[in-house]
Amino acid sequence: MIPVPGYEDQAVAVFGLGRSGRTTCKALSEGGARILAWDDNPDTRINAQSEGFVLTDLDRADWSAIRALVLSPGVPLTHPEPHRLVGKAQENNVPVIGDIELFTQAMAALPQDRRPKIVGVTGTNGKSTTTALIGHILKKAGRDVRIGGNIGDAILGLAPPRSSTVFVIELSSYQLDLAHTLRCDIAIWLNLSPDHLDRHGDMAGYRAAKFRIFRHQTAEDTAIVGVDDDHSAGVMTRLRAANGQAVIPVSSGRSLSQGVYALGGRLFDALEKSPRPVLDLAELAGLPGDHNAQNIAAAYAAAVRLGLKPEDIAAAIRSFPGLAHRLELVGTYKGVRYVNDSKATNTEAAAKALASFEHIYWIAGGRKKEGGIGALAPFFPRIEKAYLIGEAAEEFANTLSGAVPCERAGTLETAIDLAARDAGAGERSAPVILLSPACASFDQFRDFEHRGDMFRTLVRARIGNA
Ligand code: UMA
Repeated sequence: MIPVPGYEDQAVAVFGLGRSGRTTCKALSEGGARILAWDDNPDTRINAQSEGFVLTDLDRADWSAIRALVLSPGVPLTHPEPHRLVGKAQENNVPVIGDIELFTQAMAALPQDRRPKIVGVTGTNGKSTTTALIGHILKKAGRDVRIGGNIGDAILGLAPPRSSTVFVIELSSYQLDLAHTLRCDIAIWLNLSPDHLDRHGDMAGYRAAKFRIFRHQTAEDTAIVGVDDDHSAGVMTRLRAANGQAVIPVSSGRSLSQGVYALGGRLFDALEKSPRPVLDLAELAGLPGDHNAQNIAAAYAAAVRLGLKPEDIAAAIRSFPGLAHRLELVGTYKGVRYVNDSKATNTEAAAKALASFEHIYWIAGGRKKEGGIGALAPFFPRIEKAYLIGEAAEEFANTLSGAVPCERAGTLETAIDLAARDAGAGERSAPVILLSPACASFDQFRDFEHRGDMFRTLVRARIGNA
């Protein structure tokens, strides 16, 4: 827990009592603040009370006495319209902030020689993998590292830093909107494509929220920017004209005169001298697929800036086990690979998984999202057979009809049984049983993690820890 100083004996409103809100309450309390905690959801309030949180109805509170409103990232700040309590705070000139801002304030209160380094990671896709990969590389190098933010633990739940600590923080656009003074020693922007537009109004709003990651950087800091989409290439141009920080471009698929890039299955370091290959990407079991190349390039560049040697970074990347539920290799049995990609809750994510393998025995379905799986047609030739589960089974069967053989398996357990039978009997080399549902999980599971955990358990029961 990182206690937040600066609010001793003052009233701070904490709104939203999910993962981040509860941790925020504890961290502020430890720093000596008086907490006014509230949530719109009555069930959440009952749970919070049973865990000892004292609640205050913020609609009826005296806002003139409140120092700050700490908003959970999921609460609308500006779009589709500001939450009514955001309006209340603004009417009363109460600053609206998030837990990343409190973290920044807590770090700023430390003596200069005890301030940790901060690596921030944002982008539409690949944030979690890049964050975890940087954390892994630093741990392998013996560094004291803490990983959190939009991934895993809420930031204030992490252990307090020592002087040599590096925080690697995944930052969503929601969190960046509420982080006003954050300064990243290294800020990473991976890519940008339309997402969360309901919360940011349009693409310009979404891009502006993400761009805040660079806001307080100075000439001492580093920006690492993926340049493979037009929005991000524009960011590169804007940054070069701005704060004077070092700007390192990274790319997957194109060579750069300066920066780090992946091309032809190899990673090239062109940071100081002419490009030289530093890593063979084909050998990375924990980071399969072309889409991971950009994450690897960004993580490599960050590790170099943190003073690590290229050969140590390459060795650490090779040993990265991958993230749970994202193309996670659960095991290989009798030549068949079992891959858990339960995080693929939409078609775009499933496309990345299908592009990563051949001879796929595909487990898909669940609660369907808008648009269906028609966009996956270019990958149908890679699929040997599909095993359909959950509410989307009928619709998916119709889309696949005539192109991919499929079976309505109903449950995940049956789907694994059927896929194992077929993959084992098939003549194909290196078959893959891939859970990449292209659907939400809520019809049969608590969430995507529950679905992925179930897949892992069922597969391990079948194959052991092979
Ligand atoms: N709430 C209200 N009124 C509202 C909206 C929400 O009272 O109008 C309450 C809900 O009843 C609930 C709480 O706010 O009790 C939920 O807050 P939240 O949605 O911010 O969720 P947390 O549990 O605090 O989790 C947040 C992040 N969630 C979001 O940004 C939506 C988690 O990111 C993050 O891991 C966690 O803080 C710890 O830092 C998850 C996420 O889905 C992974 N992020 C989005 C994404 O990656 O696309 C941005």
